[in-house]
Amino acid sequence: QDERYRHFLDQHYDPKPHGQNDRYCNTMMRRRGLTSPCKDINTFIHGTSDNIKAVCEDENGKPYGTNFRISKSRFQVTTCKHIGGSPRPPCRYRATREFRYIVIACEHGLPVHFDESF
Ligand code: T3P
Repeated sequence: QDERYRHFLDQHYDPKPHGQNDRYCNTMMRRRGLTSPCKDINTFIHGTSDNIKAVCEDENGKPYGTNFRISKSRFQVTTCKHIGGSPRPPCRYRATREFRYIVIACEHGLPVHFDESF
């Protein structure tokens, strides 16, 4: 179960980003192992992991749909979108910086899946 949380952090957590531009996405997507094949879309959440974890509790989250929780506060995020047709590396990404509510799934009180953001 902690394994899934670790995987979530690997894919979606970067406390102190540098850049939040296309180069940031190209580097981060590769570094976090999301480029074989090129993952279509991936969001990195900035800030503290405690604030993200709190979305799984009433402290910073509330139920959303049947399985998800939506944050009560907004997070600084960077969403990386794959550009171009081929899913084979080298992967090229377009970065979008946003300040948004996040929708995640939790398991045993820990984030395990990023769904979307508003
Ligand atoms: P994962 O479940 O591995 O975290 O929705 C399919 C995948 O795309 C899912 O991957 C989450 C990811 N995703 C983002 O990271 N950001 C987004 O804004 C959206 C829509 C999807």
